[in-house]
Formats: sequence, C-alpha cells, structure tokens
Amino acid sequence: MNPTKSNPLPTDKIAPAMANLKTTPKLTPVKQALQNHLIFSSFKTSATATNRDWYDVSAYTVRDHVVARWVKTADAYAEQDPKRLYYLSLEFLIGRMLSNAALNLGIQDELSDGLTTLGHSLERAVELEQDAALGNGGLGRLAACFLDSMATMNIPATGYGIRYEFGMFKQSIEHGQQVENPDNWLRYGNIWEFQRPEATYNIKFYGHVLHVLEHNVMNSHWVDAEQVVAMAYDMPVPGYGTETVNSLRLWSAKATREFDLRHFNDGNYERAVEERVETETISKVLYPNDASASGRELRLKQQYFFVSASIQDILRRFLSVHTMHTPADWALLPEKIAIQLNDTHPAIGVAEMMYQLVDVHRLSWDFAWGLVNKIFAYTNHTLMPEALETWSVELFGSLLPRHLEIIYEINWQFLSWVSRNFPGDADLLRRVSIIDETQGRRVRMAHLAVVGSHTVNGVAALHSELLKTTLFADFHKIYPNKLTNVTNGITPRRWLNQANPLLTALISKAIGDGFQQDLAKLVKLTPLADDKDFRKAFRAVKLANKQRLAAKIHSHTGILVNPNSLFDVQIKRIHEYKRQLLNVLHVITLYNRIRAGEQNLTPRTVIFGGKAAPGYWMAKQIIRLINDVAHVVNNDPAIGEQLKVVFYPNYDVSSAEILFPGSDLSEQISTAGTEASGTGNMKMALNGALTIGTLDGANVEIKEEVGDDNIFIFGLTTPQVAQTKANGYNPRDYYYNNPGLKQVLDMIGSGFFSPDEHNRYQAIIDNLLNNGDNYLLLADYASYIATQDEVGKLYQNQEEWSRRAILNVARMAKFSSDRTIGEYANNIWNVKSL
Ligand code: 26Q
Repeated sequence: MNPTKSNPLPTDKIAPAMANLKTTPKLTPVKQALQNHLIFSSFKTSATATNRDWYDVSAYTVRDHVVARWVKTADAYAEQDPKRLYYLSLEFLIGRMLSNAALNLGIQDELSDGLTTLGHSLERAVELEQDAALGNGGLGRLAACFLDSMATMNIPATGYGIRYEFGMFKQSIEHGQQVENPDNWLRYGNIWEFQRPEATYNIKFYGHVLHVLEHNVMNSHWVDAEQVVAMAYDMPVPGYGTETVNSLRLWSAKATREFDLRHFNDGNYERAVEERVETETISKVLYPNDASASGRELRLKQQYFFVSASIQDILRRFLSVHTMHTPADWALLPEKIAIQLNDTHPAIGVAEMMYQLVDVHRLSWDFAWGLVNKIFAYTNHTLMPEALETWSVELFGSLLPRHLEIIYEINWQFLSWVSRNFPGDADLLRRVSIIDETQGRRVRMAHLAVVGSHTVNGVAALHSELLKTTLFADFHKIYPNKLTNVTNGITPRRWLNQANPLLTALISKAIGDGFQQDLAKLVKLTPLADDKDFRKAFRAVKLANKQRLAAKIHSHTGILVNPNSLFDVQIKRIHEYKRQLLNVLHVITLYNRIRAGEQNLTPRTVIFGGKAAPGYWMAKQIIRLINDVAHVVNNDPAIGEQLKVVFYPNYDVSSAEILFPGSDLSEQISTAGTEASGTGNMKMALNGALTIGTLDGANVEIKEEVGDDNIFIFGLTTPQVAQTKANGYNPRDYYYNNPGLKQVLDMIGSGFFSPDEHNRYQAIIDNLLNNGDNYLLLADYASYIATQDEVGKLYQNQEEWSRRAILNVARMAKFSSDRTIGEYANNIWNVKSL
C-alpha cells in the first residue's frame, strides 16, 4: 500500500495567515484608521463620503483589528496542533458583523467616538450593513451562536458551509400577503470575507464506478464524472474578550477551467457560458424551507458539494502536519479532528469520509469505518416526519454512484451486526435499515447519520427523551449509549450586550461586568428583584426598548402603538405546529370581549413576525389572516388603544435585536412534543420578558430555572397530547362547548375579517373542525385564554411583573451557548480550550 500522497498544495499557499508571525501587526488608532480608510480604501473625503462609505470605513477599521488577531490565532493553532472541531452546517444565520465584531474586540466606544468626531455616527453606519442571512431560522442561528461561543472559549473550531449568493429571501407584505424578494446581500460587496482562490477542490457528480483488481485488492474508481470547483471564502469569527478569532469557511461553486477550454476549443462559446452558469447555480441560493425536505436534486448537490469540499479541506490540513508513513498512522485522525453534523443536511459526510479514506487514501474498509465512527457526531433538530430527509435511491445513485455503493456497504455491515445481536427480528432490520424499502427505496439520511456517528444528541431534555422513545427508539435499543442531550443555548454577547445596551448598562452598574463571559453571574441580580429602585430602573429600560421598537413598527408598517401597553410578541418561522393561529384566536377573543364592553382589560399590542416557506400555502394563509385581523382591529374605533395587532415584516436577525428587548410577553405556544427546543424563548427571557408557553422543548427547562411562579404554563403535556389523540380527539366537542371559541371560529369562517372574500379562510376552519385539528388548538384554547387572562391581570401590577421579569433575567445562566458548547466539547468532541 502506498503511503498517502502528501498534500497537493503547500500549507503556506492555503493559509498565508499561518506564515509564522511572532509579533502582532501594528494597528493605527481608530480615528486615524477611519480617516486613512476613507481615503485609501474608499477614495473619498469627509465632504463626499456617503453613509455607505462610513459603513465601509468602519468595517475596514474594525476588520484590521480582527485580522491582527486572526493571524495570531492561525499561528497558535499551527504551532500547537490541537484537536479541532469542525461544525458542518448548511446554514449559518450570522446577521450583521460590524457591531458584533466591535463589541467582541472591545473597541465599540473608540469606534463610536471616532465616527462622532468625524461628523458621523455608529448607529447610522451600522444600519447599512446587510445581514448575512445564510439560514432559515433556529438551526442556522444556533450555528452562529455556537461559533461565537467557541471563539470566546478559545476552542479550535471552524464552521463549514455554503456561501449562498442569495440568502434567506426578504419578506414584504402586500395586500396582507407575504411576497418574497431575493436577498442580494453581496450587491455592495462583503468586507468581512476573504476569497481564497488557492483553497479550491474538485467536486465530482454523476459518472460511474469501475471496480478494478489492482495488486490483489479490489479498488473502486469513480470515472466520467462532471467536475465542479469549490472555492473557499473565509469569514472571521472573533471571540469576546479574547485574542481568538476562528474561521467560518464558506464554499462557492465555480466552473472548472477545463470546462471552458473544452467548449472554447470547439468554438462553442455560448454552450461554455451556459454550462458555467449551470455549474455555478450550486451555491446560488439557500432553500428557504425549514419544514419539509424538498427532495430536489439541486439540494443534494449542495449538500455533497460543501461536504466533500470541507472533508477534503479537513484531511488536507491534517496531512499537511502529519505524514502517514503507514496506514496504521491514520489512527491519529480521530485524535485530531471531530466533526459535528448540524442535522442530517451534511450526513453524506459519513459516506464521503469513507470514500476519501478507502478510495482515495486506500485504507481498508474496516479500519476506515473505525475512524469514521470516532469522528462524527450528529445533532437532531426535529421529530416531525415531513422534515426528515430521504432521497430516492435512483436520484442518489445517478448523482453520487460511488457513495450509493458505500452506503449500501455500510448498511450491509450494520444490518449484519444487528441481526447477529438481535437474532430473529426481521422487522427490526427493516425499521433501522438505512434504505427504506417501504416507499419505493429511499436513503434515510437520519439513519446514515446515526449509524455513522458515535454520539447523537437532541437539543433539549424533553426532545432528547422523545428521540429515545419515538423516532430513534430502535437505535436506542441497538446502541444504548449513543443518544444524549445537549440543551441549546444563545450567545449573551449578541442577545444581551449588543441587542440591549441599556439593560447591559443597568446590570453592569448593579453587579459589575463579567456576566458576558459567565452568565451565571446574573444570579447576583436575584436580591435586586426585591429592590424598588432597581425595579423602577429596570422598567425604564424596558420602556425605552419598547419605544425603540414602537418607532420601528411605525416606520415599517405605519401602525402607531402605545409603548405603555403590554407588548405580546410571537416571532419565529410561521408553522402550523408553532400555533400562531392559536395566538390569533386569542386576539379575536379579546377583540370580541372589548367590543362587548368588558372593562379592565389590559391594553395589549400583539406583535407577530416570521417568514413562511414560499411553498407552504397554509403558513401563508396564516400570515394573511393575521394581517386581515390586524386591519379590522386596528381600524375599529370601538377598540382604540385597547388592542393593536402588528405583523412586523421581514423578521431577521437584525430586527430580532430590536424585537427581543422590546417584548414583555414571550409566546412559546407550540403543541407539546413538537418544538425540539426553541431559542427565541431564551432570548426573550434574557431580555426580561415573561413566557407564556406549553411544556414543550426548552420551555420545560426554562420553567425549572426561573421557577413555576415566574412563567405562565398552559395546555396539554406531551403525554396528554398523545392520550388525547389516542382517545379519538374530536375538535368539534370543544367548538360546541365553548361559545367564545365558536364565535371566533365562526367569524373567521364567515369572512368577518375578509369581507371581500367570504370563504378566504375556509381551509383554516376545515383544518380545525373537519380535518382533525392536528396541533390541538381547540383542545388548548380554553387553557390558553385563561392563562392569558392571568397575564393581563399581572401586568396591571407593574411592581410584581417587573420583579418576576428580573428573576427571569437572573436565572438565565443555563441558556448561555457557552454552557452548551462546554458540554459538546467535554462530552462529545473531546476538544480543549487553548
Ligand atoms: C431540509 C431538506 C431540504 C430543504 C430544507 C431542509 C431544512 C432546512 C432547515 C429542514 C429544517 C431546517 C431547520 C430546522 C430548524 O431550524 N429547526 C429548529 O432548530 C432549533 C435549533 O436546535 C430548535 O430550537 C427548533 O426547535 C427547531 O425547530
């Protein structure tokens, strides 16, 4: 066997940053740097500079500071050769970089002062940055929070993903309906990315496999494949209060040069250009779908494209430091690398690693499989059957013929092992097989991920238990130690310090700094919940944040809201299981009660935000209903300031930074057992909102932390949901037995909110009354309304409300993503802080 060919590209070409650098690069003082960049990077003067120029100049200035540390970090990693963690994710919902980088580097004040003395302002500059919206929702934002924590905790880690030319679509509301617009985020360039034309890899698709006996070994050759080039773009990930700057490496698809030559030599210029465009569509756009697996070939291409490039890059980096003299030397690989699969989207990595080790580096199958099983771990984010990825064997085999063979071999070995250990259970084999034979042969990516990983985790305690008892019950029996829990978390840097500077200042003044890196310090706020002056200051902060939000609401929707009303907020992707519709039922109930003359109701502003997948018709109907209801309620003179309804358009990371601090009430009302974790629930509580929620996802643990008195829990529990369904749930029983509920549904169904189209919401009503009300809205309605009444009542006692809100903030330690990353690092990755 030939020792592995050494790395085709010398290290110094791949990462110039790694060239030994013993001294920190010199940095100019911030104000001076701003002036220099204005001239030398933007070719402008103070007189001619636009707002955008000021953003650019600020970004260049902060970037210099980032790069100075980035170079040193790369250097330290090269020198110490620690075990590294690679986080593979099809989504990174980063948001804006400028304020976050300035905050993490501790140069926010200097930057702000510099811009002010130059006659500009940081606030205005910041607004010109486009969000990096390379994700749909929770899963993508979690990846971004994890990157922040890993850098802050000095963990040698790299994120790998796709540099989508178009990220998550921009949502606008026209005539009450969602309209999707392309997110052309790179239009004005991206100051935060560094193209690495030297870090490119060939990615193959299609073709076929030859099996050839060579030196008595049967080798496989993937031939006649089409080739695409993956080119790296690096974005820095600066930690907070540390020198560490990690990397997020995103891949962009480029046509190969041969490609051009082939056609140009034929004289077929047009065909060459066409094929080039086709090839480069691989990294064109993010699938805006977080509910159902799309099954599209392009999506599988995206997955394989970025996974193959990442694994080649990981192995190239490993081999540039370690020479493999004999195959046995490869035993070092799992001691130097750990790979986390963010859901099944990168699960093809298991097969790709086998391909690289067996076909390219010629290791034996069994030895390679032993390595793979020490390297990969998989996080599951959903139990919903429609979101589980499967691919038709036919499509898979045409696109990735060798990987299909590899998966069959993995499956064969796995099933043989299962049948030896659980003899006589043919049905078990059928159920756990990576190939589903029941619906016309499909590859089950979740099964591939479970079989290929040493650890599989859910994202909240309840969800991880449900994985053991439902979705992965068979695997739990087969591998009793594989399943575990790591409860999600959020980064306090972005979600407290950056989003809520007023609360941050108040907390710092009260208990000192340091909570940004150690959220457990917030517990020192506990006694202050009983301090009248502190409560008053806390309320003043909340009011200011609500005013800030009210101004945004006005400018985006034209709706005037009263900052003294209760801001009742539900912001998340639009999904039937998340039950925005239940919230609407409450809004209409309040509307009816106000119109009926009920006194002493608490004035409320109910705010919704979130995107619907473009192909998810029911979710779009829900958005339309919210807007129709808002129109009626907001324009009814009988309602006045008692109730306002807002649909906040284009909910994204940047608007979230305004919405969370401005919330009083956090709506976390999914049907129990459906929301894997939720992370918005944590962001709200950290910003001093009280939660109204079901015992679902991380709400369960939030309740444990904040205490039963400081959260509003309602509705059926997960076992009760199962029981209710098993008993033959009939939503009509609730409809006929609850006059308030009946009135609300009748209004929606009869066109009260859609007078120009009376049956517009027939499908919604049908779902609830005739098609089984899958998410049990009617079963939970009464409990929800009663709990909302308690909420309203408590809000009238501002002292008590703020006391509980402060206790929520004080008890959020568990939900820092630093805690989460600490658990992954210790229990799953076995990587150490540097
Ligand atoms: C799959 C196949 C094809 C196209 C798209 C997809 C796809 C894309 C995104 C499927 C799912 C997603 C995103 C899922 C997601 O965001 N899940 C959320 O993850 C959070 C972080 O763990 C949890 O807090 C939420 O409960 C969970 O819903």
